[in-house]
Amino acid sequence: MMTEDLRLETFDRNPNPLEAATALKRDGAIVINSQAELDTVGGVAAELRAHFDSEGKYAESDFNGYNTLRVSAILAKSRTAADLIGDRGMLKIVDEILLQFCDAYQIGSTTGIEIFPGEKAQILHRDDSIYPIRMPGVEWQLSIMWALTDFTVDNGATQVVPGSHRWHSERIAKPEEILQMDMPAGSALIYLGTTLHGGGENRTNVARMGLVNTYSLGWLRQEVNQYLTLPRDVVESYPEHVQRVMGYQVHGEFLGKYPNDPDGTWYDD
Ligand SMILES: O=C(O)CCC(=O)C(=O)O
Repeated sequence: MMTEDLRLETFDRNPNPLEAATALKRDGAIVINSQAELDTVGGVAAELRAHFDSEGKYAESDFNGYNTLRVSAILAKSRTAADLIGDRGMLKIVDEILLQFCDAYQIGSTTGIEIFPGEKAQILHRDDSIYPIRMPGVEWQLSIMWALTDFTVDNGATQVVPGSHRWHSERIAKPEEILQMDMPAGSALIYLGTTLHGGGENRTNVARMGLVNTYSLGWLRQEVNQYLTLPRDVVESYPEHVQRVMGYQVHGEFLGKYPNDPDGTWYDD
């Protein structure tokens, strides 16, 4: 449900990172239209298809729904997804939000979500609730939801509550405060870890497929353990900037040191 004045700022491909981050900090979420080529998102969807079909029900629950398929550890299953996870235009926006609070950030989780007809709206939640504390003014993480297929208000486009990143954690969103944004495939919704959001109800007869990647401060524990989830040879087959964002780098001088690495820095800057 939405009112006329409820909106998120929408940018074209590769926006000015500072302008995008300013809107993101102000509203808690933004949309970047057609950031990825249709071939890229179509490629990710095709590579994930068999995984959705074979393992997609593993996370069924009252929270995740029973008409929704999910796939995790995406970089072990879709090589093309590295183009989205490591999209340099998007990472420049992530830099603006997270590098105020850390020297380097990392993937928290990578999840394909396919919402089928009949799925109900998900309970609104904040992704940073996986961490036991919040510090006002500090963002632990943010999420980028890529539309692998068209997202519409009717087929389950993500629900977002603009401004809720500034709310007290107990405040409940009223229906008129909840927004859903249509996004053509290849577009992305970025929302802060403190922003209330959730999957939408699918009232159509087609499924909606998205890929949501979280990026968290480099001194926090990753939501999904990338070191154990991906074999080292698969990790090394990705470009260096993708390996780094998977968590394969030190944070500052002291965190994540690897004694077998000659200079202990994993990569020279
Ligand atoms: O699928 C969506 O649009 C959002 C899903 C979500 O927020 C979640 O599962 O935590």
